Amino acid sequence: MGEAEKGLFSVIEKLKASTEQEVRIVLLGLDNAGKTTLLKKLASEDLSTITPTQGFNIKCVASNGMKLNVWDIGGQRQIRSFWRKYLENTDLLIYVIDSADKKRFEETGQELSELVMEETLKGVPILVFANKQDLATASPASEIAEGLNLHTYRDREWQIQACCALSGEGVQDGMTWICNSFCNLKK
Ligand SMILES: Nc1nc2c(ncn2[C@@H]2O[C@H](COP(=O)(O)OP(=O)(O)OP(=O)(O)O)[C@@H](O)[C@H]2O)c(=O)[nH]1
Ligand SMILES: [Mg+2]
Repeated sequence: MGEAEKGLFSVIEKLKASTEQEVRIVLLGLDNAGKTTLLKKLASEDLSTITPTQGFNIKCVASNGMKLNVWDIGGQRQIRSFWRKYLENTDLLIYVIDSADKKRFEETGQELSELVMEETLKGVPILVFANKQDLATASPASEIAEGLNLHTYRDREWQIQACCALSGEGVQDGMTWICNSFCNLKK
């Protein structure tokens, strides 16, 4: 590569870097909610080998011109105490709910309300994915939003999005909301 080409190349790289915003996202929710499935779907990876997450997975996903660094942390009860270690500098929280697991609605609601009170998550926008909408017993997103009292969150932007992580239905709508929400914050 000649000097002129090298110069042009570096200008293009710099331009790319300046237009691509990086967003740190933490993906939380009870075990079996579908967090890893959602993340793998976003990254167009194989969904057939997913096992319960014992620690965490990190993936960098490009979406709507942004670079999303997504931290997917295991939701089993004994791992939940480690969630707090990952909250520093979070730009957005994605909270995933198994919409068909009515027995654990109270438990998942309790975990979310504790997260919302965390100082490190003050004002951080929240996207709730009401996952597993393909199951006949799934509750609609509106009902879940009501149960979680999302309408009482006045200190931040929030959104609930019905989805099926397995098929990907609704996932892109959620990602678009995230990107819009983040752009608004940066304005
Ligand atoms: N029917 C249905 N099953 C789903 C969906 N999303 C995930 N699952 C299934 O739910 C189970 C748990 O999915 P995971 O992605 O491992 O859940 P997780 O939230 O990462 O769980 P932990 O890692 O233990 O916190 C798997 O058997 C998935 O195939 C969905 O949209 N519909
Ligand atoms: Mg997982």
